[in-house]
Amino acid sequence: MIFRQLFDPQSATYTYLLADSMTREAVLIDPVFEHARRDAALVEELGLKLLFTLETHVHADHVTGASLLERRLGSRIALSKASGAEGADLYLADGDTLAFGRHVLEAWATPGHTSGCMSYVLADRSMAFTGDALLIRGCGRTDFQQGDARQLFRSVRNRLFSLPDDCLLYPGHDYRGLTASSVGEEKLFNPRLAESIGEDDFVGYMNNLGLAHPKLMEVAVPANLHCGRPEREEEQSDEPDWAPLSYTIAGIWEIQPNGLEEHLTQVQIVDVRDPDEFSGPLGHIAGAKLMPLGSLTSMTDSLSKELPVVVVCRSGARSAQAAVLLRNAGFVRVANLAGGMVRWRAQRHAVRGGSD
Ligand SMILES: N[C@@H](CCC(=O)N[C@@H](CS)C(=O)NCC(=O)O)C(=O)O
Ligand SMILES: [Fe+2]
Repeated sequence: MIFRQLFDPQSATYTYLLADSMTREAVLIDPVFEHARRDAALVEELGLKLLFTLETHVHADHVTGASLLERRLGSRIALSKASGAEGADLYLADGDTLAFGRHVLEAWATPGHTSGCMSYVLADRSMAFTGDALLIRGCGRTDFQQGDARQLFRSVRNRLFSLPDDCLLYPGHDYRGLTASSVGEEKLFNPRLAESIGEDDFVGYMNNLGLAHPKLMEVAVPANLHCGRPEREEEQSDEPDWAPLSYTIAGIWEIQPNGLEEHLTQVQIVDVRDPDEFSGPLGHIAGAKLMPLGSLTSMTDSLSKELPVVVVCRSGARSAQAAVLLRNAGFVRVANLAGGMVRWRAQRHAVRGGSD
């Protein structure tokens, strides 16, 4: 079997690629939105056919890459029926199986972190992908998304711990850099769920974690309830090809300084800083039109809709907002200069005015 463990440092999420080395059929467990490009590239470079993306649950800390990968690679989206998510191709219930080539994954309902959590267990019991039900020497929190500490205790102790001791465990996250564990290890050393610990002790532990909510929760949960589909139609459309752009979770296309340098003659540059910044020490990009953010919407008449627009500010933050305003004003091909003038200069691109 082909097996790769991928990581998102932002949310400490693991994504797992499993494939049959002969038939090249693959599944990807818990892809992350921002890494859809990376994951698609890996699938393609390894010559795999991605059959399914699988979710262990509706994540609260990152948006799934399922929808982006569906668009890029034609993969289908699977997750538990109990997740409550809309728009999947396959809804799994406890005991369902999913084959990729000669291998089979079993879906095991392991609720408690969320009510819809599913673990995926290789039919030969050599590996289990536990999502946030069972983490290495820990477990997922139970204080939101219908979390239930008693249910989680039973999912782990009655179900996951029924697997052979040498079954390798691959969690949904690890915040300290550990990558895998085994059932035998967790039975002995998990500080919350080891076999020596009782249900009431566990519940007491979980009720006193005192964790802040995940920073992205308000964005991630609604997006994941739609399998990570961008809300706006144009954000779903194929990637723009007028320059090398990357798409951010905030829904904005970005261009790096090198990409802009190569396309300077084919775009309109709109600098949304204040006039004194435009003529200040950072200087500006030759040909840039000064349209301060506060007056941008009243100045768009002088822009052509035929040419793409690249918006620029000092650091890339105000211009991200400018990109949203321009898009709302009907400009379809808009990109934000990532890192703004600061990065442009740091990477030694030419400026008009400014000081060294
Ligand atoms: N600081 C993190 C919090 C991450 C978090 O709460 N993760 C959940 C999984 S979605 C969890 O159960 N964490 C368990 C823990 O941190 O012990 C963020 O903002 O994303
Ligand atoms: Fe989670």
